[in-house]
Amino acid sequence: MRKIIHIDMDCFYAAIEERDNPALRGKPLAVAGSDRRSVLTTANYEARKYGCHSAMPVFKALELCPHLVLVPVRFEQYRADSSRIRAIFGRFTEVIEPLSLDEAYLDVSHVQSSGAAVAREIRAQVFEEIGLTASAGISSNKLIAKITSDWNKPNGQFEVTPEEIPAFIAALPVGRLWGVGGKMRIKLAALGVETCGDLQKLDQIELARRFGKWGLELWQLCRGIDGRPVTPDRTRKSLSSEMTFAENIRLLPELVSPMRGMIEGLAEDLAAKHADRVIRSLVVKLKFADFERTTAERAWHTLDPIVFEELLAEAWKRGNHRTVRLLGVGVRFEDPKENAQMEFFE
Ligand code: TTP
Ligand code: MG
Repeated sequence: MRKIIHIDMDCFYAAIEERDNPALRGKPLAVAGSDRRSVLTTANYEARKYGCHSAMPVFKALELCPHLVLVPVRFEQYRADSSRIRAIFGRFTEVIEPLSLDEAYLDVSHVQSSGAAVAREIRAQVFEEIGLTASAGISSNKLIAKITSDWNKPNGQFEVTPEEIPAFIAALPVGRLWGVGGKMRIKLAALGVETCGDLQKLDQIELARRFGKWGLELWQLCRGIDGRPVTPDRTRKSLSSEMTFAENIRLLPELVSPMRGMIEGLAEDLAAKHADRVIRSLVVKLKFADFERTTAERAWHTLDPIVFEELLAEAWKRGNHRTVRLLGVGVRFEDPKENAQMEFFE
C-alpha cells in the first residue's frame, strides 16, 4: 500500500511576511503587487474573515476590510523559504513532486513510520526551523491526499486510510474532484449528481458517452481510485489557456479583449503555481473555421500584452479571411536543468 502525503503551507506569502515583521502579526494582512490594478496574491486568516482572498482586486479587498495592511510581494524570499522547506522534505524521501512554491506531494511508502507520523514530523521540523505552519493530507493516493490537506487547515493534518476511502469519497461533493469545475458541476447537477456517491451510479459507458475519455477518468476518481505516481522530475515545458468561441470570430479586434482576460488568468496561474520558472517565449495559437491551426511565437521573458497582440496579428494574417473558432495564449518555460548547467560553467 502506498503512503502519499500532500503538504500545503498555510497562507504562505502572508505567513512569511508576518514571521519577518512581528508588527504585522494579528492584523488583517494581504500580499499584493504594486500595480494599480493588482490583485491579492494571498491574505492571512485575519483578513479572510472579512472575505478577502487570493486573486481579489486590491480595491475590492479594501472595501471589505478598510484597515487591511498591504505589503508588496518578495518572490526571492518566498523562493528561498520554499527551497529550505523542500530540503526538509528531502530528509524523509527523494520522491517529492512540487506543485508550486508552497505545495508538494511526497511518496513515503518506503519509510517505516506511518504516513501520519511522517507528516507530523515534517510539519514540526518546518515550524521549528523555518517558523511557518503547514497542513497535510495523508492517504494511499494523490487524489485523496490533496483533497484532505485543507481539511484541518491551518496547522493541521487529516488522514484517510484505504479502508476509509469508500465512505469518505461517497460523501464528497463532486466539485472537490480534480478537473470538475463550474461548468462540469452544472452538467452533473442536471443529472442529479451532487456527491461522488451519486456519480458512482453512472456506469462507464454512460460516462464515456457524455464526457468522452474524461468520463472514464471520472469513473475512477469518484471511487477514490487514482494510480498516478508521485513524479519528482515533472518539469512542465509550457503553460497555456485556450478559449473556444460560441460563434466564430470574424474580425481581429474582437479577439483582443478576450485575449487580455486570458493573459490576466495566465499571469495569476504563473504567480500561484509556477513562480519558480523562467519564461522563455510567448505563444499565440489560433484554430480557424476549417480546424486548421497555427501558432506564432516569440522569445520574450515577461507576459507583455503588446507582444501578445503582435503575435495575434501575425497568426491572424495566416488565416487569410477565415474566421476563428479557438484562441490560445501561453508561455514556454526555460528548462531549469539547462540553466543549472549554464550556471555551473560560468
Ligand atoms: P495557496 O496554497 O493557494 O494559498 P495560501 O498558501 O496563501 O493559503 P492556504 O492557507 O489556503 O494554503 O497558494 C500559495 C501561495 O501562492 C500564496 O501564498 C500566494 C500565491 N498565490 C498567488 O500569487 N496567486 C493566487 O491566485 C493564489 C491562489 C496563490
Ligand atoms: Mg498554501
